Amino acid sequence: MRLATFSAYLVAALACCFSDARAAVGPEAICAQANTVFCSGFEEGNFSIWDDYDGNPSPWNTLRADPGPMNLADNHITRMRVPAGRNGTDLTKVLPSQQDKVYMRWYQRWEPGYDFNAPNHGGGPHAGDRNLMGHSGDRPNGADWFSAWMEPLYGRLHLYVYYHGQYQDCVNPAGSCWADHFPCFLDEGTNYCTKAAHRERIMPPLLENNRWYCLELMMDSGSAVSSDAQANGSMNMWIDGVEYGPFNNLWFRTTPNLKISVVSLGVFHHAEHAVEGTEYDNLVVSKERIGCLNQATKRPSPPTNVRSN
Ligand SMILES: [Ca+2]
Repeated sequence: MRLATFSAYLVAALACCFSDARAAVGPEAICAQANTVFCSGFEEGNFSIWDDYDGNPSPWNTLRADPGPMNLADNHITRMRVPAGRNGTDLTKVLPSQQDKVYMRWYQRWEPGYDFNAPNHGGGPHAGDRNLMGHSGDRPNGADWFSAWMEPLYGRLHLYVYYHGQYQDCVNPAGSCWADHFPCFLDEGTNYCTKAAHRERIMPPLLENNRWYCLELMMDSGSAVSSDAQANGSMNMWIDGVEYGPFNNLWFRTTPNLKISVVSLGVFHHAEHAVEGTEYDNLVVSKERIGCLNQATKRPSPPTNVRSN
């Protein structure tokens, strides 16, 4: 190649790459703040910042070009689909520092075709040995673990929480004890939702496919105490900035050494389910309230053919 040709080639090549660099979607401003514990806009190009044992294989975990919740060119999101039958797909992050209290915010969109009626579990913060994530049927002992997942139940998001004080569905702490629901909207206090303060103040909305939701939860481990009467742990949940909690007086732990150490996003299906899954963007874990991005609201077009009679 002649030198002049090579120079032209070099200029063209550099133009290509600088222009790509300018177009890349940068991290949200909050990612640089001291109280932020972990952040991903799924612009890393791979899953190497995650800690999953399975390596997040395609086609179940995929990073995809998509305008995302902020409708940005050159944005990427992550999509999770679940293999047929009883199975799950997730992203798991061991936090760089353990926390007593975290806020976790992400954007989520359920694909067209996703079936909200298929029994499922979601993702959220976890304290204790990560190998206990997903353990079910036993009440945590206050020193081993607790976990919360934000997930749809009958099409409405709520928190499904395994912790030492769980009381709603616990015939036998060893073997017949399942997680609590917040807000508890399964009944009006006859069976599950016997603590009125844990029932719904306002009902979470029925979820729709194919739109982005801004989701946030808060988990405060509370003091390490020796009785439920002393418990001051708390959780909260926001959908598009609307607050559905708080849910207070939760007994998470008997030792201060049990702290929130892992977060996950994910879907687990108990049985057969649709092929379509769910998509995520803009995850932030912080010690303080995060809130939603300044989302461009899509207003419906004004009607042009309305006639009054
Ligand atoms: Ca992104």
